[in-house]
Amino acid sequence: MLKRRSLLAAAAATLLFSAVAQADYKDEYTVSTVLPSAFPWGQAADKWVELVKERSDGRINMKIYSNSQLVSGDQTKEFSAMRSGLIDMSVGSTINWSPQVPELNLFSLPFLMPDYAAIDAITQGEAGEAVFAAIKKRGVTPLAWGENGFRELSNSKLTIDEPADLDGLKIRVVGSPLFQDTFTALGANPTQMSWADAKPALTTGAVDGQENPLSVFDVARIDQVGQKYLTRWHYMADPLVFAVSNSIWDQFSAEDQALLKQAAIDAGQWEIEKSRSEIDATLAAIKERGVEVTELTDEQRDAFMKATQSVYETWTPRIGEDLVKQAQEAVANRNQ
Ligand code: X2X
Repeated sequence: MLKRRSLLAAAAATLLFSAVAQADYKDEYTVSTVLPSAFPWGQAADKWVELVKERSDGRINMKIYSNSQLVSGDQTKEFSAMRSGLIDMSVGSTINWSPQVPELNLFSLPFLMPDYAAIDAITQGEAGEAVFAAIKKRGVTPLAWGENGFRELSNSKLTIDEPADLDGLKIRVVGSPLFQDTFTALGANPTQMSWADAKPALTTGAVDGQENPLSVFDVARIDQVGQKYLTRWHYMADPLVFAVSNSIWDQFSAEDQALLKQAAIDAGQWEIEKSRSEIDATLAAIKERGVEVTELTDEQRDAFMKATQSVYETWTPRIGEDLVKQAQEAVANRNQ
């Protein structure tokens, strides 16, 4: 009798506990992105939200806040805001989180990843797992990878096909000081600024150039602010990371954690395939608008690689010798 009663009590406690856990869920979770729905990045977030809503029968609702509005446009503050509980979730770029997670600078090492297979070899292998562990350790739970894309160089002044062409050019660069080093090594004059400030700076001529994936150049109509020259040098690509702040993550049941993660994986795969399949059409559209597109020969690319070698010397110790080596081996052994 006693045994039965305590079993009943235990069952009631479990029921109560799960009811409490469910009641703890927020009516809506904030999801931060830099780029909105017109861009592959925003579409990745849309897809995640949609899949989670569908698969949870409307129990888990997420709302996207794009243009880094939850951090007043300063995308390099997104990671800290997630960690401190100001933002629940995010689909963020490795570049923007790298000031807080030094390991993420891995992807910004110039010319580390020559093609899509190289990106996949890193993200889908041991190096990718090590990067995810580093993110988790700093307060945010990474769930899946997406893709912003290979970042190509545009400017308003001249055709660029060798490092000397960059001499003295004012280039808008993103969040991490690594970019400062890369463009300084190339003889350019880099200026760090947020995406929100980039287009106005290009419009007024405060800067001569910028670097971003073709999809961003296309959708944001960077050609309309005098960026007439584009060099496809594929010097780096920034993966996107679908993530939830650790404190929010711990509030979800194990089933819902699995649901959120699988939805992120599916949304990421969908977005990566979609944006890769659109690249040729995007390039054609950019050329049609009169932008001069320069493709580099292997020798020309080598010259840029040599000129930026110092970035590896400075940044490998900060990223971690082992991680850089792991990534380089993954690239060397990739399926082609
Ligand atoms: O600011 C940029 O260049 C952008 C939109 O690509 C990122 O957020 C990394």
